[in-house]
Amino acid sequence: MTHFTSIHDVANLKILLQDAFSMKADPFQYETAGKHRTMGLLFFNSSLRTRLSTLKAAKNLGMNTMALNINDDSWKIETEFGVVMNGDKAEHIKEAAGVIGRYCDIIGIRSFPLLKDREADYSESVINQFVQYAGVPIISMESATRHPLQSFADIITIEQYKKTERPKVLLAWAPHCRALPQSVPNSFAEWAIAAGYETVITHPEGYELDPMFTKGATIEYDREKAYKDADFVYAKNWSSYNHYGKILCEDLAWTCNAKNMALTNNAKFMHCLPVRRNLVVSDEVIDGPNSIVIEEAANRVVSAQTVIREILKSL
Ligand code: SN0
Repeated sequence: MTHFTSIHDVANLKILLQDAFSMKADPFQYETAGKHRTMGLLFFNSSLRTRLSTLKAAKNLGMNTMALNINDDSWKIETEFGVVMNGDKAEHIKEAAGVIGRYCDIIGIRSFPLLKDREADYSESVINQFVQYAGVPIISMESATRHPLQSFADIITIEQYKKTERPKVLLAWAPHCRALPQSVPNSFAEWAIAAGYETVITHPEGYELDPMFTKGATIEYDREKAYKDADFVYAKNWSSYNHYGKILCEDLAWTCNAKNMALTNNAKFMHCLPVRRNLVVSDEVIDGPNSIVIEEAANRVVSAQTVIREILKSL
C-alpha cells in the first residue's frame, strides 16, 4: 500500500481485517517497524479521535510523530493555483506539501469539504495536491468525500460483534443542526458493500448520496421498513448531495430513538462520533446496552495502526 485515501487502496480487505485482529490482539508486535520514521498529521479541521488514535498508532509502531493545526498553529494555506496571494493566506499548498514531505515519511491529512461547490469538493484537490507534491505516502484522515480510517474501524467493529456471516447493516440518516459532509456515509457505504454485508441506506427524499459510493446497497425511503430486522444501525447525519450542502429535513422522527430501534433485530448502535445527543441519537439508545460507539472509537487505533504498518512495509 502506498497511499490510503479510500477502499480502492486496499488490495484485499479480508487479509487487512486479519491483520487488524492480529494488531488488536498484540499491539506491540511491530514496535520497531517505524523506527527512525516520522508520521506528520495535518489538520485543516477539528479532531479528537482521529488525532489521538493516529498518533497512538504511529507511536505503537515506533515512529516519531508531529501534528499541526493548519490555520491555527501555522500559516493559512492557499489551495488554488494562479491566484494573487494578497489576502490572509501566506503559504501555497504546493510549497507546504513539498516541505512537509521532506520532514515526514508518511503524512495524514484532514480536510473537510466546504459544502459550497460540489464539483470543487468532489475533485478532492487538497488531498490530491498532497499526493502530487509531498512525494511521500498520504493517509486520509477524512477528506472532502471519504473517511476511510473511520470506515475501516467500523468494519472491524462489525466483524467483532456480528452473529451471522452477512448481517443487515443499516446506514440511517438522522437530523442535525449544521450542514455536515457526506464523507462518513459515502465511505461507510463503500466499505460495508465491499465487506459483503446486506447494506441498506435510509434517508428522507433529497438526501441521496453519490451513486458511485452506494452501488450494491439498497436505498429504502420507508424508514420503518429499513430499520426492520437490522443487525447494526449506523446513524449519521449528512447534508444533501443533490441540493449540495443544504439541510432539507429537521424531522425528529428520523432520530435514532428507542421506537426506531425496537423494529430491529436487537441491533447494535454505531456512530463515528462526535454525536449530538437527542438530535442524531436519543440518550436511551446511546446509553443503552446495544451501543458500541466506545469500542468503535477504540478500534480507530487498530485501523490506523494496521494501515500505517502496511504503508511502512512499502517504504
Ligand atoms: C464530521 C463529519 O464529517 O460529520 C466529522 C465526523 C468524524 N462531524 C462534524 O463535523 C460534527 C460537527 C458538529 O457540529 O456536530
